[in-house]
Amino acid sequence: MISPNGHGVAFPPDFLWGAATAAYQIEGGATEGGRTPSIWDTFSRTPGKVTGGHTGDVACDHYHRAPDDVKLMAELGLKSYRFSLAWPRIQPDGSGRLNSEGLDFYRRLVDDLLEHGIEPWVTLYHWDLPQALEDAGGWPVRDTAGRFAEYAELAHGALGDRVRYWTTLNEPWCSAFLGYGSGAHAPGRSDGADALRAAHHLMLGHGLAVQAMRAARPDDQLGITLNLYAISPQTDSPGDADAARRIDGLANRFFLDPVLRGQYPADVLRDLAEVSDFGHVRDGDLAVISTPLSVLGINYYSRYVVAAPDGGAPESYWRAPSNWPGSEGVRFVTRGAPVTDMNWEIDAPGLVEVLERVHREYPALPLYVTENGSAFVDTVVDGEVDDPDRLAYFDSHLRACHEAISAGVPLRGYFAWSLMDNFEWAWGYSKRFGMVYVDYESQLRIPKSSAKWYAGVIRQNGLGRSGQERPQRAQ
Ligand code: PNW
Repeated sequence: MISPNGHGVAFPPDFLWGAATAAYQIEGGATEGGRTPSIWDTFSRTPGKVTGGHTGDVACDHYHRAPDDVKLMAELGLKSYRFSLAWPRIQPDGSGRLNSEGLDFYRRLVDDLLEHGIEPWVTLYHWDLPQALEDAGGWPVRDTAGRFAEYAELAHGALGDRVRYWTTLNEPWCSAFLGYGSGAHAPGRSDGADALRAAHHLMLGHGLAVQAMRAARPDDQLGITLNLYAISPQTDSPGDADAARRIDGLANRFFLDPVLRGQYPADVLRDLAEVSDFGHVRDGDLAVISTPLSVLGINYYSRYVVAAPDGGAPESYWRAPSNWPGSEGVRFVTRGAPVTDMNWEIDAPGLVEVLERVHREYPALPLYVTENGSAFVDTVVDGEVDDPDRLAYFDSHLRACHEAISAGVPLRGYFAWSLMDNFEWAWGYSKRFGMVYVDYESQLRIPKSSAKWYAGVIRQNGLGRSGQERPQRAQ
């Protein structure tokens, strides 16, 4: 037992401890079982888009190793596993018929998880749009929302009897603004107006999908996962405060407000007036988008510290492809805090801020941290991987979760990102987020010391005194 007396922290008895992955990042088997290409296959095969020219063709070969990977999860004591379905595996044309071979892979995975006492948590869309739908215009086109809802309804119908937790979209900010705004992610297009249309149609697809799934199985736990950030102005100057308002608007409120309040934030629409007239928003859309949810998933990695445009920014800079349409001049500054291998500042108090803010400002919902984790450079020494920095990151952010719970936030679970090292999008295999090390030559999995420590956290349902944890053997 952990004493809740300041030395250690105990979590609520039914806290859902998990780890997360995504289909394109781990599966491989890119051309097997009737799977067609997604936008990430096309993007990663385009020279210059992904570090090292890496692709997800093989990745962690999870498509062929799922049974062993589930055993590993059971050894770690995971209570839940969050994974995504590859849309082009299940519905290769992006509409119409389902591919039973693709579905069978997920049916076996779900069965296997349940047999090991692990709750499956399904994400329907973690960025792998069927290429056929991108060829028809992609997310900037309204029809894609309808296609997504159809796919969601069919996938939910095929697997829904055994899966209680369904997430529609993972991080629509990334799909819209990295995919269609800056082009750093697939499909690699860069047009601010397209990014806004994409964001709207992603959210519309989400709302339609929730309606269809709710009608089919009213008791399922339905939600969306948003990547939310703590945001601070560099100074208390009005310019820096405005920069913080703008980035909070685009990163956080642009999704929170439509989904949870049924409206776009008015100040952000003003910021975006020269980018789009929002003529793509039709009457009734926001009512669909704000269809009530059962849970909200939050992915948290870091804080943005921002400052006003410095005035010296030339016109060409203003027009450069940016993740932040209408606010391209805002500067992202560093405070010299320790960073991960992604160069993202480590800021556990920011997670408390985000959780408390969402609980305070939006309709009360059970919350889950559906991703949280860090990339660090790992080395294998005598067949072991010691990763004290990742362990400390998890430790500090779990203490943040506990602090939020103590303050009354209904946080019900936590998913470490990631179960294992995987294809880190534009960074390919050069960044390792896993608790389990993957040797991409041999496909050997090595639980790092953070994984053994996390297994101990799950077993104890809490944390010992800060800095006093010892990695524990997975049993
Ligand atoms: C998330 N950004 O991605 C994703 O959900 C995961 O698939 C990914 O592996 C993980 O976080 C780590 O990156 C993000 O540039 C990618 O702000 C980029 C950003 C945010 C989240």
